[in-house]
Amino acid sequence: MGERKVIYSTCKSCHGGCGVKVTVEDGVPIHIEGNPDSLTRGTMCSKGLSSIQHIDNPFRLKYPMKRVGEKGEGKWKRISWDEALDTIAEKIKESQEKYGKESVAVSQGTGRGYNRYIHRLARSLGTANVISPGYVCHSPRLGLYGLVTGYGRLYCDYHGWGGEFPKTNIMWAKQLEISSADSEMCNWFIQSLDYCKNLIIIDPRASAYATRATLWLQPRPGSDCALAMGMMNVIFNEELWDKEFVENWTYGFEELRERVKEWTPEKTEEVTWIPKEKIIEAARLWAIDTPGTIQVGSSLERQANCGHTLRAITCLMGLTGNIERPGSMCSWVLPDTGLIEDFFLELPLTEEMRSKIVGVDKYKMGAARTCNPDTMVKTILGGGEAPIHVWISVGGQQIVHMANTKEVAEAIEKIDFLVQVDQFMGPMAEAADMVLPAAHWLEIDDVYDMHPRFFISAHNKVVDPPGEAKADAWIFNEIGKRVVPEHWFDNMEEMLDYQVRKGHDGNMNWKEFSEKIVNGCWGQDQIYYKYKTDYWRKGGGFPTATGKFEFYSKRLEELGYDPLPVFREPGESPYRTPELFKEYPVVMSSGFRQPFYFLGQYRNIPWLRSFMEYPMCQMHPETAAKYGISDGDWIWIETPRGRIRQKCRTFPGILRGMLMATANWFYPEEPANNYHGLFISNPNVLTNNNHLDPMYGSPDLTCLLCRVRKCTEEELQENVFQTEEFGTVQKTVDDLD
Ligand SMILES: Nc1nc2c(c(=O)[nH]1)N[C@H]1C(S)=C(S)[C@@H](COP(=O)(O)OP(=O)(O)OC[C@H]3O[C@@H](n4cnc5c(=O)[nH]c(N)nc54)[C@H](O)[C@@H]3O)O[C@H]1N2
Ligand SMILES: Nc1nc2c(c(=O)[nH]1)N[C@H]1C(S)=C(S)[C@@H](COP(=O)(O)OP(=O)(O)OC[C@H]3O[C@@H](n4cnc5c(=O)[nH]c(N)nc54)[C@H](O)[C@@H]3O)O[C@H]1N2
Ligand code: SF4
Ligand SMILES: [Mo]
Repeated sequence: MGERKVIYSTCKSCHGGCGVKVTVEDGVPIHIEGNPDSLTRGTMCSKGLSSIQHIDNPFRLKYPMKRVGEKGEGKWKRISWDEALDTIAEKIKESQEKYGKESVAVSQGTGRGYNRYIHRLARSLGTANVISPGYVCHSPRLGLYGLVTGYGRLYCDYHGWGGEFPKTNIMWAKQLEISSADSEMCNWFIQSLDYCKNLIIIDPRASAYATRATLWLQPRPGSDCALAMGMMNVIFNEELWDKEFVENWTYGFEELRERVKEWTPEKTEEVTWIPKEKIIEAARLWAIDTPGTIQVGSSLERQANCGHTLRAITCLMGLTGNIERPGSMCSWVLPDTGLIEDFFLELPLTEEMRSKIVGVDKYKMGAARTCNPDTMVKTILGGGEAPIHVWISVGGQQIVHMANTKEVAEAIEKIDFLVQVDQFMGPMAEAADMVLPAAHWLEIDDVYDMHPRFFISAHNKVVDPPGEAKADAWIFNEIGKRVVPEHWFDNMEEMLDYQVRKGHDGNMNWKEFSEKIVNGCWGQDQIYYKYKTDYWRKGGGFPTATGKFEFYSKRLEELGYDPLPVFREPGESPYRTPELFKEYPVVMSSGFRQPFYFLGQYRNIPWLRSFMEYPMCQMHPETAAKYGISDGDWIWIETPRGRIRQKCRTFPGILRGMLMATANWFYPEEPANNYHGLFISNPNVLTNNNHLDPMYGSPDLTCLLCRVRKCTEEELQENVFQTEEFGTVQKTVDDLD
């Protein structure tokens, strides 16, 4: 046996942040397991546990490369880091001079722990055109919570730190047990179930906990705002609101009461397809059995009424006093390092920058800090002046994840200079002009601060990255240094020291932080009921204009929006577009996470791919039978934008009349010249980018109409897949020299 040591670190194979112990033998990681002494208490999932297959993967990108053929042709040439970084700096400067600073965009995919670097790079370059999926994921929640309470970050207090656990847990369009998303960790939720009286699942499809729940409500996709209005109607009618909280700490109670009057249980049933008895019962349990939490999922944010849906749900929390009380919705006291996010906030977002954000005139909440990606696509395709000329894309595949893939691909192909920083070749990389190889979390030193919450922790480097792959943070710093050195650092260690410097009363450095692993709250120093103290305001109150929890929002009114929540049908629905419904009679959603994949990732990890080789959609057996479809059939799913195929699983636990498709699907093994099978099974080929949320600019990814039919024998013989066997065609970068 060689020399063994154990290195402690933090997993970010999803948003989770599980503490890990990695055993290294003669410099090679041989075993990963959860760290029982961390905040996640030794738990891990299949994605994190398969990380060794990830770092050793033969398809990893190893060298910077530039495109030598046509876009999407898959012809690349290895270049040096100096050539790559100097070219990028040159292109940025050229574009800034020719088209203005706003013509440079920096983008990311879902949170991968470097939001702060993305925004810092953009701001230091004088642009606020940051492209991010935030507008369909987490930002509407933070924005609306922020609007109503004055601070953006309300989380479920599953911890028992304040002496109480939630009595009622609502899981609303979320499978926390799978996703551990957006600053919430499933192991805390699961523990809290030991103390929970009512578990309410609001999901058209049975998630893992639906059959164990006290109540399971199955709304028609896209109708959740109506459900929240209906629940509030019951709470008003039965006088179940929290009298003390409402009287002393809220604003706009009467206006809200008036607004929800029309949402009788009968009308709510008609719109949501949920039996009214269940709506009434859910409202009663939520209002009577307090404290309680509502865990909101991003399926509600991938909808064109997301702003008001989130607003209505926030009102439900306030109406029942489930704010800042132990076991309810809380904001966290931060670790003594402060928000590591300050790393970008210290650079101002100037009025000049803000005024040039793509979509800022229209989507006043979503495009206040970041670009509206769908407006960018439409503007580029509109034939006028392109708003973006240089695009630095890090760890995200807009070409896969945005609505209307055909249009998105067409627009992305028109970008003058696109750089993709990634670990593998995927569709976005194939559309790029330059590809830079990124290191995995086992290969970096960095602060883990996925979303500001009660702890931050350390990624401690376990092994060197393959070839010349580099940490994302290093890449950001090197690009920044070449264009705006005044905002960047001589080296990585200096940058990390700077980020943690506020810890230990201003004496912390990276080395200490990395040894400490976790910096944060373990419960003892949380503060509850902050609004009753001077925490936000002298004499108590919320940090809003009125000092109250605002059911009625003057700020929204000033921006030209309805100050109270209002339900709007999805862009395409049985009631909004009845003619279309005749032709496309199945309600469709395309958001449900798979435990062994992370969006488009890990289909090239053999162990994880073995759990689900092809994309699976679900339909109720009766709905499937109506269209001649049986369990296991390949089916066509079609909308006015196009058609895709997925394998159908019939499932009695899903609402009749609907289909749920697996999202973010491409086939890494498929060749470059069809963007790795981008158009074969990706539901965004079907989604609509014309109808967007008025506040956030979010498209209807999880509520639309489709039609379905079984693929015929002849169609199945057609060779849609150019690769017979997984993993045989995609070139390793080693072949490219
Ligand atoms: N294992 C794994 N974890 C992940 C991810 C992953 O891909 N895999 N992705 C990460 C990302 S980026 C995100 S945003 C989070 C998302 O995490 P979650 O918010 O938990 O996301 P989903 O599983 O997509 O959706 C949750 C549930 O919403 C239901 N749903 C769909 N449409 C509707 C609707 O209109 N109304 C209601 N009430 N329910 C609906 C689905 O059936 C599903 O069970 O997970 C993160 N974590
Ligand atoms: N129809 C439909 N569309 C959706 C959704 C849906 O539910 N339905 N979900 C939406 C949501 S919530 C989100 S967040 C988006 C997500 O969309 P994306 O975040 O774009 O998801 P991925 O397709 O996984 O692309 C991530 C890329 O980052 C690379 N990567 C992973 N880790 C690293 C790293 O550490 N460094 C670098 N440089 N690269 C890395 C991966 O190899 C991959 O190519 O999709 C959205 N689109
Ligand atoms: S839940 Fe997320 S952070 Fe935890 S082991 Fe799985 S992938 Fe890693
Ligand atoms: Mo997301």
